[in-house]
Amino acid sequence: MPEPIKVVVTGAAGQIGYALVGSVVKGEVFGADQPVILVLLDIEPMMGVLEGVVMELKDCAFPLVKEYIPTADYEKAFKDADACMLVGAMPRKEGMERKDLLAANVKIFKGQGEMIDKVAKKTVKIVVVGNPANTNALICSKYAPSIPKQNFSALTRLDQSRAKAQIADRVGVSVGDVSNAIIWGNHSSTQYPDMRHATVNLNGKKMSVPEAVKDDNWLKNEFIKIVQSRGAAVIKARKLSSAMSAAKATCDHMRDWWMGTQSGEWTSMAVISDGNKYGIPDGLMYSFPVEIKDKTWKIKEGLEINDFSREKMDISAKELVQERDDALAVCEDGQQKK
Ligand code: NAX
Repeated sequence: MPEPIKVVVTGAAGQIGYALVGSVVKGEVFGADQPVILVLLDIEPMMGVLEGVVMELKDCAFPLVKEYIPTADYEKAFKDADACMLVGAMPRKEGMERKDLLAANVKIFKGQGEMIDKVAKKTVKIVVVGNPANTNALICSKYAPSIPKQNFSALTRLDQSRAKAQIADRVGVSVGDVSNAIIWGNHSSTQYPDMRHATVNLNGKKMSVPEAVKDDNWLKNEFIKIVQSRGAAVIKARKLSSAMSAAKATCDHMRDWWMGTQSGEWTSMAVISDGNKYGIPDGLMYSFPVEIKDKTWKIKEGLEINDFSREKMDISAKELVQERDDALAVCEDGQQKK
């Protein structure tokens, strides 16, 4: 048996946390024979609920688990962590302005970044789910300068899965027959779901998605809107935001990072831009197609970008520049007040 790894799930008493922790300890993310120490981090008032989650986990009798650590203490949580799924965030309350939400969350992710910097393993892999996910991941990384920037990411896998599911429905195939969908940009309504490079297996023949869909107008308009607003549509129907699908996407994201992507396939992850790929500014946490090997992602290069894509990709980059500047202003303001 390999040595146990320490996995931290934040917001573990919340609805995504509840849908997520079972998969982590079942071996679906880090491997079927990888023992796990599972940290469940939440805020102090949620410790009672968290205790209930741990009771249920224990009652599941997962054999891979070495220990459960429910806590509200950042240092205890992140000490020697190998992988972190940062789900916990301040929810948007009624009447709250976007900038107030951003400010509240920036402070959370700054604090967690500082502690990760101090006590986590330098090889730790981090996926941020809590919104605004891209900017929270950027801030977390900024305040953890001793950890490589490549070890931070934000979740756009749910958007990718939503896009694949829409195509599968439209073409009448199983979602497993759709490959290489791309989400560019921010996990927000400016994201650009791009199917120009995606393929589908239709009647035993592999073809491009535009060829299979045969309706460019739908792909350029309705399809994009459906994917961009899918989260809101789920809330409207379920009266609660996406949880099962977000948990599954978080697991898929981390599993591919840990285990690698299949040859010839890529997946979408928001990762740090170095300014040299696809004309996206340096220093943004932007969703790109990535290929992963040996726990290291590499942006898939050489994909042709037409004028339509360029415009969409730039709109999302512009939004991320604004979010980053607003977030940094909050951090700097905090420093001045110290
Ligand atoms: P819930 O409100 O059910 O749970 C959030 C949990 O986080 C709560 O238990 C809360 O106490 C905890 N929390 C708050 N501050 C914390 C802190 N400083 N440290 C640790 N825990 C803390 O929300 P849920 O539906 O689980 O969603 C969690 C986050 O995921 C939200 O920010 C949501 O917007 C975001 N989402 C992101 C998605 C993505 O694709 N990137 C999709 C799904 C989801 O909407």
